[in-house]
Amino acid sequence: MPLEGPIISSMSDDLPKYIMGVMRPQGQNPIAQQGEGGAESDHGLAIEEARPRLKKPPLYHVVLLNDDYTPMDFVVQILQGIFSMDRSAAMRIMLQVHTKGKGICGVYTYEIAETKVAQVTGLAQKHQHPLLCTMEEN
Ligand code: TYC
Repeated sequence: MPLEGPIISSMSDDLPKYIMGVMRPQGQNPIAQQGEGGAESDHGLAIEEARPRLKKPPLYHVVLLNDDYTPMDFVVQILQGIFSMDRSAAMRIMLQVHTKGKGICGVYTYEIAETKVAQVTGLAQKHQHPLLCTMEEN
């Protein structure tokens, strides 16, 4: 039987996509071909595992920028409160930002990264600190 033509023509609309397959010579379906004598004939239909349909989402770095005015302890509290760091991790990241100019606070999907940036920005404004936080595609 040639490898062509619609797969399951009339029934295909009712079937989940993952059992759609290609035509193969009768009896070569590794799933349906159980038992001898064709009692479970696959009618030439091969059932193949579907390729995974889900793609990993893009990830974003949430980045904190240095400035000369935001108090160190405020930044440490931000890192603990919004990025769930313990005090020593928060201190390490804060000092990295302070010395190198910027630092990554966390890596998230788009909407979570966006929310963290908004939370940091909101708290900085509320406390009148010039602290800047951005996100960068990874
Ligand atoms: N440079 C600031 C200071 O000396 C501290 C600071 C650290 C500010 C990290 C912002 O993202 C920052 N007070």
